[in-house]
Amino acid sequence: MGNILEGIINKQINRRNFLKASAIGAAGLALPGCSSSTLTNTGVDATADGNEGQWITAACWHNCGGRCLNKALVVDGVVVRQKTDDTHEDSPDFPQQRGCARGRSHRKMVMGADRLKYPMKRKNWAPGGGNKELRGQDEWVRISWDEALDIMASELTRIKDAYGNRAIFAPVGGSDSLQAVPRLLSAFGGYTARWGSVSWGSWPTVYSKVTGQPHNGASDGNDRFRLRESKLIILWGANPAQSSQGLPAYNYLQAKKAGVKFIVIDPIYSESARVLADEWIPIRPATDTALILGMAYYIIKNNLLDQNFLDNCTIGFDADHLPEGADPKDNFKDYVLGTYDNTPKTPEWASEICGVPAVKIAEFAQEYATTKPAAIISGGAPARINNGEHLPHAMMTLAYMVGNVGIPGAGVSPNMHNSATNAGPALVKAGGNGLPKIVNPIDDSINSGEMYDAILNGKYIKQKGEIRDINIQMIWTWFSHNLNQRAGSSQGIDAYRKVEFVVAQNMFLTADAQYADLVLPVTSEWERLGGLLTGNREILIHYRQIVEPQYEAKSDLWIVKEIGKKLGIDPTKVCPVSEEQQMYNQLAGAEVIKEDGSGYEKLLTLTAEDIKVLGAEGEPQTGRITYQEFKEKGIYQVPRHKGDKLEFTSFEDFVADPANHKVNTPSGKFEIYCKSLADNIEKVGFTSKSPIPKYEPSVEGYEDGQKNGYPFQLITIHYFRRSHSTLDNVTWLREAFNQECRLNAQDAAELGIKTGDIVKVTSQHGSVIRPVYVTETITPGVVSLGEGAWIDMDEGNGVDKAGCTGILNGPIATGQGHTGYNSCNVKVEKYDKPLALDVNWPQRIIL
Ligand SMILES: Nc1nc2c(c(=O)[nH]1)N[C@H]1C(S)=C(S)[C@@H](COP(=O)(O)OP(=O)(O)OC[C@H]3O[C@@H](n4cnc5c(=O)[nH]c(N)nc54)[C@H](O)[C@@H]3O)O[C@H]1N2
Ligand SMILES: Nc1nc2c(c(=O)[nH]1)N[C@H]1C(S)=C(S)[C@@H](COP(=O)(O)OP(=O)(O)OC[C@H]3O[C@@H](n4cnc5c(=O)[nH]c(N)nc54)[C@H](O)[C@@H]3O)O[C@H]1N2
Ligand code: SF4
Ligand SMILES: [Mo]
Repeated sequence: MGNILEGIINKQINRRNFLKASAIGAAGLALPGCSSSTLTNTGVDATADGNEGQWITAACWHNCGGRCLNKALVVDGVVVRQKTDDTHEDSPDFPQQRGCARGRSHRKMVMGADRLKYPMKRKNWAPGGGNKELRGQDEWVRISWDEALDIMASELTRIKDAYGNRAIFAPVGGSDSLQAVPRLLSAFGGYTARWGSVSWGSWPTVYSKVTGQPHNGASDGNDRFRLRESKLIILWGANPAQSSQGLPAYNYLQAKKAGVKFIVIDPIYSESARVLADEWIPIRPATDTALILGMAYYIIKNNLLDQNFLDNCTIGFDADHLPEGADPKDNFKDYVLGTYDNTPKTPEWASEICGVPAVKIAEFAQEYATTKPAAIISGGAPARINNGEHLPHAMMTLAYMVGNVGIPGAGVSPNMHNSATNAGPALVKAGGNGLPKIVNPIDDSINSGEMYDAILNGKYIKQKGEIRDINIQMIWTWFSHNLNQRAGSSQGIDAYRKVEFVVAQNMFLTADAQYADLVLPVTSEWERLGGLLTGNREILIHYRQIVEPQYEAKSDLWIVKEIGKKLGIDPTKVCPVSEEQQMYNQLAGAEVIKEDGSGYEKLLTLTAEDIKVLGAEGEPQTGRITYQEFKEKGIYQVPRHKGDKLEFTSFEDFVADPANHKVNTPSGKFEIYCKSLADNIEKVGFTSKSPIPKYEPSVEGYEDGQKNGYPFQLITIHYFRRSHSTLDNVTWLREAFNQECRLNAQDAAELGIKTGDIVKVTSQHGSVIRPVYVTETITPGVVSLGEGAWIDMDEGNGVDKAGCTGILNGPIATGQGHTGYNSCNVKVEKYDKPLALDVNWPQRIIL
């Protein structure tokens, strides 16, 4: 099954039966342009060879920072082309949801020749691990599903009996429907989990403690229409053109056309800066807090404060506005002025740290303080630093000082990912899937920054004052790329080689799979029932099955249910609600906002026939559109126009009337003095933080690098080529976007390095080699690499050839346990051996 020839034969024999066709492994080899076609409005396409195909909405389901409509043209079970949104005319106010290069390359991934085709075990594996050192280098042996499931059941039982359930580490997560593994493990007696934000840096907890509003990424700032009302937008370590693909850069462009000025603060002259910026302020990574303090000093000294806002909406700015019990010296104003520590945080002081000239800091402060409304919009990146809690706290404080919050076009927030440029409650949303919450009987959970150390050394910090012994003997990964995407991958490899059993459930031979004993091939979303996806607040996407499962791949749910059966666990414990019923629940519960914004109504009309075809139980209902229309178009997009009732700016009510619309903090106000944040960090037990924002150098920040022999600062950006590590194996994307190391031209000249040379980048945690791109568009002293390349160790010299940033980042647990990928000290040197471009590397095809 599943070879090229069979795909073509199937196509010829089995023309109309496209979903019933057997696995078509080579479908993706049909090149674009091989079949020209004429689009009809019915979703049916006639290709040049006369075959009829159908455009089906295809999932683009990764954590990619966007959410777009993608369709696949399926002819006899073969995906011959892809396209994006053409369901309506495009306009700035009602834009099409157009996909990016990654989305358009999806068939190269789903139908890739490098898909894991069969269950496989490591040749030198034996119960208990066998020769564990060979993990990552061993040969693979194809086995049957029955043998694979037997191995899973017997190893789970053996490890549980020998060491207890705490020895089973399931370090990942996913959306509810992908939670089959924790559901099974919970029914089996529990497992040790992983915790800690790897995504938004220190933003989530700081934001929710300071503002009292849970940080969900979508609720902070302005929606796209309100952004046009701003006078100044500061993109502070945000690069939507690359890291929020889909609409955000286009929405910003509308704001620019409406006359908004843009300033970009970034160590890189980014793609967004090129398109949007009136001004680029280069900065040293992990030093933004110093810049903010320098601005704060200027604002105080030049009487530019919005005292009214500070008095009514905040606590902690000065000694007169501290909560009861606080040390009067511990206020922000006196800290900035240096009243007690004899260090005034002048622009000159800040400049020494962040590298921005003092005059520029003053000019920028003057402009921001005197421009209303002005919005500060940050990505996760500047807060994705070790002990980085001060940064969001200081950034919010800066906006409070000048009252640039709560008025249309103003704001201070991280607003990145797929809700970038469109903050506000969802205007259309799916219903719940009906799955009950998972209850893990075990309360062990290890922070990402400690997990490998815990595996190797048997201890971890549960919370302040509580160090627990732990003896991990099994690692089970699915729907994440644990070894690649967390900090400390070199240590991770040692940890993977230490335990008795490692299993990976994936579509490809990722690093997790490569270092495993057993790999279980899973289906992609294109091979499953279908589902619902959302991104920005205005859309809901309904994707469906595109092709049959490839080769012997099985869904996560099937795999877990079958393991459960071997363990004697009732399948309804693993899957309490059928997949069909879950889908129906989401559809039937879908809601859309009423035009006047007064509440929600049902989105879909579902007939008894629809429910029957969906294979679910439920009552017919009436909604705004028919299910058939939704299914055919694949999307519902809420009509919008400037001035409608659905525009959004966060904290409008509070700022307009703070006495009657208190925020949900202990003081009812924004907390510049935030004891609950300091207490929380204290309780976690890694580091401490003062209740007010201060400048505290990051572990492995700029200052450490000046002393420790690793003078360059590495930043690890979200890269065009892939969604984290997902899609990194697609050769189209490899060809278009090289995995290169950006190095400043001055630094390159000093090191005698030119574009195309191979450099070795070394941190205290590991080394990678990569071709270099010499450019003026990166701050001197800084190098950047896209995160997500699949580890490819040169076992001879311990160097990763792929440029995986996890190899360079240190596993360092600080603050709220987030990972500080952008505080990392490295050295850069010319590498004397050649390295072929990775687009020319052999694909990881095992069988
Ligand atoms: N193409 C692509 N897009 C993605 C993703 C992907 O994998 N690929 N992943 C998605 C996900 S899950 C997330 S969480 C988001 C992340 O989105 P972001 O955090 O916004 O993205 P980054 O690329 O990490 O960084 C944005 C910008 O911050 C700059 N920067 C880095 N460090 C600093 C610093 O210390 N100070 C300042 N001022 N700027 C700094 C970088 O140079 C970059 O231009 O992206 C999403 N979008
Ligand atoms: N150095 C550095 N590292 C970073 C970042 C950074 O800025 N710098 N950013 C971080 C951020 S923001 C994030 S969100 C994380 C993301 O970290 P992860 O979520 O671990 O990243 P992905 O690479 O997207 O891994 C998803 C994996 O799931 C697999 N998969 C997809 N669908 C399915 C399915 O249905 N079933 C199963 N079993 N598997 C499936 C894919 O093949 C892929 O291997 O990375 C973090 N890592
Ligand atoms: S931005 Fe994301 S959802 Fe949109 S096409 Fe690209 S990968 Fe797919
Ligand atoms: Mo993320």
